[in-house]
Amino acid sequence: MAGRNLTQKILEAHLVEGELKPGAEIGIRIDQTLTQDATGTMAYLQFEAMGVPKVRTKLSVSYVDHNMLQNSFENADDHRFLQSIAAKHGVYYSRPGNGICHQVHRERFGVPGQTLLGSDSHTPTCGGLGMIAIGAGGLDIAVAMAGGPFHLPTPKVVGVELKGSLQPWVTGKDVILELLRRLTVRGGVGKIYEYFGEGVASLSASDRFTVTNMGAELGATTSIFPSDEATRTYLRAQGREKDWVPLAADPDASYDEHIEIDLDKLEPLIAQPHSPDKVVAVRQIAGMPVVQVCIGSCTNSSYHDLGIAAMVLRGRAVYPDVSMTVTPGSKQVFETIARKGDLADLISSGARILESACGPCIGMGQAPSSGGVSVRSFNRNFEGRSGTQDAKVYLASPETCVATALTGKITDPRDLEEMGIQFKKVIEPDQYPINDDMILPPAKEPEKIEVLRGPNIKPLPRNTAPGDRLEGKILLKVGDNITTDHIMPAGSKILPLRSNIPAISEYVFSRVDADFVQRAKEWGGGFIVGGSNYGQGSSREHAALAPMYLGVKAVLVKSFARIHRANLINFGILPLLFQNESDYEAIGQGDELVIDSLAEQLRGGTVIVQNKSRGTRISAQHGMTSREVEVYLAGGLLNYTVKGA
Ligand code: MIC
Ligand code: SF4
Repeated sequence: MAGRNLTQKILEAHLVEGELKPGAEIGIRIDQTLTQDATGTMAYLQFEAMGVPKVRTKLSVSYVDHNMLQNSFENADDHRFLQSIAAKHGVYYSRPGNGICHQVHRERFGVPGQTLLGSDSHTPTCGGLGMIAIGAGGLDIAVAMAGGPFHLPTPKVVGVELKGSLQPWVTGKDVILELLRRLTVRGGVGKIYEYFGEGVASLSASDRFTVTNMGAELGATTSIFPSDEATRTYLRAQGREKDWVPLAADPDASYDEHIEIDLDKLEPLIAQPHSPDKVVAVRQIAGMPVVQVCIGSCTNSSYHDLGIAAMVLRGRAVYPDVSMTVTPGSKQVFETIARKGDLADLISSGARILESACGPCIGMGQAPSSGGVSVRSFNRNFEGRSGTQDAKVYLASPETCVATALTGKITDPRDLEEMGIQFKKVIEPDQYPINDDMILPPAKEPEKIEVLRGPNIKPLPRNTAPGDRLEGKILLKVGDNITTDHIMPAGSKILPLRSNIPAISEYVFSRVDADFVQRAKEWGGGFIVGGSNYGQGSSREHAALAPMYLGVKAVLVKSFARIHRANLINFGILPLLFQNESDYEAIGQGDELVIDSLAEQLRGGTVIVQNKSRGTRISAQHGMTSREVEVYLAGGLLNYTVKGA
């Protein structure tokens, strides 16, 4: 038998439906799930609707890390709801303050060789431990918690061969920025990136987590590293060496595609506004004045990342024109920098220390000044996501960020040496402080638990079966790379409405077209037309659920991002692809569309969309598997699952 790569080994061990043939649909067993608060409330309402008393996974964890500003009762009510519903149904609950889900999960729960499904697009972070970790919509997580398989098209496996070793001041962030530079935000759709080669050993566990985390920005299904001695050292420092197993591809394994990165030649890189793939060398734009620097987010808030910031800032001050924020990714990281003294150095430098949460990454505070340049160690820099519409957000390593905070202008961290700051490797502790008091186990007597629902938690809206004819007007026509932040913005004002679909739906496409919602109401719903990679970015199913609530029936585009396409089907919105991309030009907002004999056309393959306004016919593909067609025709996954149960 030919050698297998690591992805094949783990997928085969979890296969419950289908065959591993690129493109063909498979169902895999899910060992662990995670949710976060902004997607979790819906996921647990959906789980509740399935009528399963206790989760059937090996482990399910509910985190609170996004909706942390408590300007009013909504977020605190959601936290209380999540705590009670977790206790009732066999789910561990990570309390607010314990940290960002992806940071805490890898610290305390991730196990090499297992599968993890999370209602957050950066769930692949745990791929750094040798897991198959995939982001999905909340409803898919609910099904997995109920013991159902997760369905996905068998991904192509791309082998990323790392040669040489990382040089001083160059990090895992630069590895993933290099891939984004080469492959773009749509390069990874339908693919898993598996890292191998001699260079892997030079990447610490923290570097690996940064790479797998931001693989999400490639549009990839996930990314994975082997489980080797560095993994073992990390798990030992977490008091979990018993969870370690060595895992790697067979020496004669093959890959569907092959990419090489020479780490010896890699230099500090930076992504420019407003997309994570607009990558250039830091040197190319060095000298640009900045107003803000933020170190944190699930990509770069580990002990290593804050340790390097403290090392550079020790005895120095943040540049006068710069506001610098530092976010420890977890309570464990926070405690580590406090005990080691790094926190004192950061405080003394003038850095603003934030609580362990997503914070500025999701526009929960720290919006930059008008037109300001902000350099962040984060993973997304979509327009307006920071909370300031005309801010210019750049993405770089913590090394580049701290060098920039010190000088007030974009700075290659290697230039710190000329300022008398010598490179010193941050040594990770042999033993991290371990205290899981902020993780509450499920209740021993679940029947005694009352689920606490605040007034902002509204019942789950359900779709109905579509009928045999779809008709309506085109509500909006947009271009390429539309993100879920365009469709359903986040930020401190809108995020607290995640449990209230009628209220949050008032903001659909609000940053793109202020009249969209009004039009959708007046026209009784309709269609959306888009370009390539529609729905990239987050896993938020609200980007499907809220449009569904407004009566959106179908979305016709050149191509979809993976998670958003699945979310559309899950909520009974028809995903359609132009058969001839040129048809995109000959169609416009306000055109009246009709699709007749829906079920018959869907079971056949090609769908004819009549444009009544122009008297034309457009051929579209739906690209759905026969299972997905039935899910859609049932009015979504919840109807399909409950009916089938
Ligand atoms: C994001 O980074 O965009 C989020 C906020 O974490 C989302 C989830 C959400 O919208 O709740 C994600 O990445 O999936
Ligand atoms: Fe939170 Fe930002 Fe990570 Fe999303 S990308 S999980 S908002 S830190």
